[in-house]
Amino acid sequence: MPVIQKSAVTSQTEPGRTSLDAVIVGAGFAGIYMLHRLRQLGLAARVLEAGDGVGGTWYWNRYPGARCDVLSMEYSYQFSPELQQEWAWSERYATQPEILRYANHVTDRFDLRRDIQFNTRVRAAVFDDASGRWAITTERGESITATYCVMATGCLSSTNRPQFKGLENFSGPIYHTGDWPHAGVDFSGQRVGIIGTGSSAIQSIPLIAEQAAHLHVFQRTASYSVPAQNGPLDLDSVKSIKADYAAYRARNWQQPFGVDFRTNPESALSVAVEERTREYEARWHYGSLGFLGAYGDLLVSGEANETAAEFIRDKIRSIVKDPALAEKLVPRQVVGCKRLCLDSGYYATFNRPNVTLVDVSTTPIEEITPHGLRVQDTEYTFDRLIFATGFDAMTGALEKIDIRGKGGLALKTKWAAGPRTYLGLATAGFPNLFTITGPGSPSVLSNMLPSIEQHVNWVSECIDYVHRRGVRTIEATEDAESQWVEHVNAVAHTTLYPNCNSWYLGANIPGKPRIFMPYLGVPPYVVKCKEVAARGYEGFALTV
Ligand code: NA7
Repeated sequence: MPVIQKSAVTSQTEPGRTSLDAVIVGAGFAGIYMLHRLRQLGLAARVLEAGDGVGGTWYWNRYPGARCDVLSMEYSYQFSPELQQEWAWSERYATQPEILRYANHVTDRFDLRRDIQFNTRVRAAVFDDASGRWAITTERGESITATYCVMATGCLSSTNRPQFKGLENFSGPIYHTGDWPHAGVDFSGQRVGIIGTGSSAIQSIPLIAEQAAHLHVFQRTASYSVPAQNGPLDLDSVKSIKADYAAYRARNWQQPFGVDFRTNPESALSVAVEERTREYEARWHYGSLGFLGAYGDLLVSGEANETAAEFIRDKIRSIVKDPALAEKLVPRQVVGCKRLCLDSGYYATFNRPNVTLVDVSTTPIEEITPHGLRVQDTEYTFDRLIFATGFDAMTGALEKIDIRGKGGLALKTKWAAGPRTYLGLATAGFPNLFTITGPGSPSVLSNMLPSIEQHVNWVSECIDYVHRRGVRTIEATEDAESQWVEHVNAVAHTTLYPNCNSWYLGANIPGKPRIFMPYLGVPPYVVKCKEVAARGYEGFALTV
């Protein structure tokens, strides 16, 4: 990688105003690696981070049972072979504390902390047409100018807190799984209510139920979950992966979701029922989101999907002892079109006498009361309330910042009808602004860590390219962006994904435009990004 021949000096232009080459917003896995790469280019870069530590999603989501749903051997950086060899995960699926330790280890190993400014929430990022630079202001009142602004704000970092009537009247503590107290919460002897049954709830409910005196679970949509079959990592398999880690990564990167799902291209409808059941059973016992890789058409054909859905439904019926309760827990929608979950004892938890499921699918929560909540005429009482209600995914964190491009155009205005990007990396009208794993890129429908690395590598090579040529600004063209948005949408519509109210579509947030945000297909996406760069940043306008 060529190094830019430019002295990278942070200069104080005037009191309270700092001038840099690049500002990176967010110190999650994207932000810290971006800093590392920009430093290698000799650029003066700083990360601004709202929290008081690194880790992003793994810094905030400290709820009981929080764990990654991608195998730990795959959920890590690969830019440094030494780091890759020396780090040892302890479990098949890593816990939040272990992933946070890893993020801190990487930060210190590459001496990144000194250029990360913590406890600093970015309020605005405004492009100045005259100077061609970004002015970033923080809630602490600082102002920083930079040539490049990289948004590493994460896909699942802006929490969704439904504004239930009477919320302010609740007399006990209210928690959100996505913003959990750092000291942890002891639920011993407490009556607890939890709203939501997505992945965060599914991970936390079994552990909270073990502690609490009673747990009420308020379910709007039943979720599909397969057992994680978690446990200590098998040391022989670790050894064999580490013997040729690069080959393991390369093989997985060629899978549709960029992860080891062992996708079988055959149709579920092309095999005998017994064979199909054997395959689902094997994948259920293996324990991975790769359950959906059993057949190539599970996310394309409703009929094929129904075979997998019915398999999981029967599993739920066999685990939950009360048949009426089991039917309430049985999901009816297409499996996979909302994110499939991985659990450790979720459905069995409902066999416990101290757990009550309340179906709020047809009779919504009407109000929060001082001692619980009301659904129709029934008041459910508890001491503590947990929101496991998810996130304003993919666009939420970006739109919280007042981002203004050329001519003062607000990103929020531009995206009023849904996010518009070129490759999920840039958006027309916002020169020198990059988004890591932005909407329109595989992001949440891929293995986030390798996708982050792919984006950061692409952005740093792009910055290197323009910087060396004295290019003042690089900006996605409207044409390239429109074609990309259309393509993302067209690909999504060849699948079952647009068929249910998932956060991939923004359907969980009232008023959010219904647009499928992630790009489906890691391998073609990576090829496209490479081609764009190889053709001198095709689809971008470069000005000197
Ligand atoms: P999710 O998957 O968005 O789950 C949120 C849950 O909260 C889901 O069951 C929602 O029901 C429920 N919800 C949201 N608003 C309400 C209201 N107003 N009333 C009742 N229930 C509500 O978020 P998670 O944090 O669990 O997981 C997010 C991702 O993090 C996950 O996919 C992994 O990638 C990691 P709904 O389904 O909308 O009917």
